[in-house]
Amino acid sequence: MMKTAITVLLLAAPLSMPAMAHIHLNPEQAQRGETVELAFVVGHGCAGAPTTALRVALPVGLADVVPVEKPGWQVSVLPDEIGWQGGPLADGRKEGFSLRATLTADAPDTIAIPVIQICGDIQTRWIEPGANADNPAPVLRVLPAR
Ligand SMILES: [Cu+2]
Repeated sequence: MMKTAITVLLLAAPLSMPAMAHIHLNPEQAQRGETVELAFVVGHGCAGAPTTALRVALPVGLADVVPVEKPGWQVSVLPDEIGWQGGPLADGRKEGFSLRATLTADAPDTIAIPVIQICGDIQTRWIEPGANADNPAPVLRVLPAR
């Protein structure tokens, strides 16, 4: 009885550890007033399912946002969101989805950028604050203007 319980705990442990890939921002920092191309790098699908869409919310601090065309994906531009639909991008394949943006003069020191990763019928919402969250939002560090 006790042995079974321990076995279950051991099997469950890896699942509760934070996943290593997540959504990575490249670059991770930029200066106020600078125009940068930001790539949202997707390293895995949603629980093994291939990625079919990505939606990036546009927070305060980013202006003049323009998506970078991505072959095989249809881009949609809304006032507060940029989305890509298509692919699919297989689980385990690593690709970036990019946009160009200018950091405003009054951009905060850190800008969390919520991302929703859609994999057919399921999705992963990368919207949580803090790097150690299960599904952290990618964060852009803002440096002073030179
Ligand atoms: Cu991950």
